[in-house]
Amino acid sequence: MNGAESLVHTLLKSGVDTCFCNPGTSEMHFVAALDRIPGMRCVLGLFEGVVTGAADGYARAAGKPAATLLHCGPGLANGLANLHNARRASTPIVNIVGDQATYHRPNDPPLTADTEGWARGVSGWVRTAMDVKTVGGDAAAAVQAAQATPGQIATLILPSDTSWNEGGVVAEPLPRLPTPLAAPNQVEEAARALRSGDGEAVVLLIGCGGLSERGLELAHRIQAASGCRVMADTAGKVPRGQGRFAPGGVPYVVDAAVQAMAPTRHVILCAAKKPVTFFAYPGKPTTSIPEGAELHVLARKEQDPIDALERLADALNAPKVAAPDHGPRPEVGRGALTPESFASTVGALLPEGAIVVNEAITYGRGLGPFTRAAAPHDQMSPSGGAIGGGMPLAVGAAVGAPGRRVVNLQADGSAMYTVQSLWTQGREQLDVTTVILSNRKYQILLGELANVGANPGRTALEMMDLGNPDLNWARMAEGMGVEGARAETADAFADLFAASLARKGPFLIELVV
Ligand SMILES: Cc1ncc(C[n+]2csc(CCOP(=O)(O)OP(=O)(O)O)c2C)c(N)n1
Repeated sequence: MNGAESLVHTLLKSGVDTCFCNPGTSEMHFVAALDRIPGMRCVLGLFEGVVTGAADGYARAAGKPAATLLHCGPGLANGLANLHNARRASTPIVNIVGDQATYHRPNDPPLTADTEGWARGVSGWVRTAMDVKTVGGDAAAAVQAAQATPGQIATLILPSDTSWNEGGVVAEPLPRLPTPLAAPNQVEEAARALRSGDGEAVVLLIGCGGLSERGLELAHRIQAASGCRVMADTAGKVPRGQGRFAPGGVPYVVDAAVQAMAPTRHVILCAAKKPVTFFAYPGKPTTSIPEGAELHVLARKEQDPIDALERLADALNAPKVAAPDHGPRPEVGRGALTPESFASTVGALLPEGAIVVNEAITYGRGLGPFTRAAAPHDQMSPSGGAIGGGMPLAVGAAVGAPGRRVVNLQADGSAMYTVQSLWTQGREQLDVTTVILSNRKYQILLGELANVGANPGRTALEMMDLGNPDLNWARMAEGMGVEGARAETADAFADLFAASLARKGPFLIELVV
């Protein structure tokens, strides 16, 4: 058995059975091993940003890591932005990065790079396999590391000779590392803040795995018992829709965030970080939390947030509460096409169990209120602010959750970063409806430019204009094996959207807004 074969066998034994790939010469033995050993689903992405973003979406949807196969430092580098998004979502991913043979690296051939260094910026665990005999053990350790709470990226670099040499040893899966529990004083301190009677002045900010269905139920009970405000921090996947408690997030715009948090005297962090603004702006604060507000850590990210919320609810004697009723489903938006009528149609037609991948940026601003009373579904979005995550997330979610419709609400500028995702959707016949919100602009940046008081001239405006030439989305989709159509009115959108949800396979709607 060679090293590559021991790697594939070990990954499979450890429960990793899906690999998003973009291989090169140094990975040919791994590729050949995938051919000989049945059981690994291999999904080709035509750019590494698709590969890494898809691995992120897969793990969020499937609840277990996928592997990626990337080529040398440059292949990894092409995938870094979406690995950054995955890191911010605490997504478990096992990267396999093929590299120069150990004895050839000192010759400095063209694709040689600081692969370990580039991996380190996004990975919680990095190792270069140096001997064929350890490759299996290294792979098992990578899977174990990826799944440590709350989830992280593990990158195993595989010099080509460790892959092709004979002497590979398949490793047994390593046990899941135990998740530490919050200490008693963490729960007591949070309970004390909640009992202080301040109600609205206490914010319970929940992130990561704390925003699971169970976590939301507990948060609802805690809110009902204490009158606190519950808010959502970054999480890989958030259950939403009728019957689910629906906390809002801290607003993106600094002034709005400051206003929203103004009454706050206590912030209780549950697998979340103290809120800071996305960016600094001259003369503006960098956190929305008022000065003097106290921070309490109910659970650090590596601690079990659900256990902590259970114990907090118990400490407060918080009684069970009925599932929230968000009222009737929104209606299909007819008449004028606006962010609200668009959002209303999405909320009206979303099928139960759908996965919404939201990279709608400015045109998605109306979505929140309209998805609350929609059929129960899950939402995810690129978590690190690196645009171009949405379409790959949709690919990965569709592979990771077969049978569920994925609805990708997708701003056009961000879509162009990883447009090759459509080809993978076409090839794999993934159940994805992509809605391109075609404003032919970097709209959000026009707003940011206005915020800094600039009076934009032609050069500035041209840097935010995606027209001239206009992108033809339906034709691009068709060129990659995905049927597509254009809608220019709310009614046409509603009809196309409904039809796309009733079919199998991918479909793209360009909504001209
Ligand atoms: C990787 C990366 N590159 C650049 C940016 C800066 N950026 C933020 S939003 C944006 C434009 C978004 O335009 P679009 O996706 O069309 O959405 P719209 O603002 O029009 O709604 C850019 C370039 C970023 N956040 N991430």
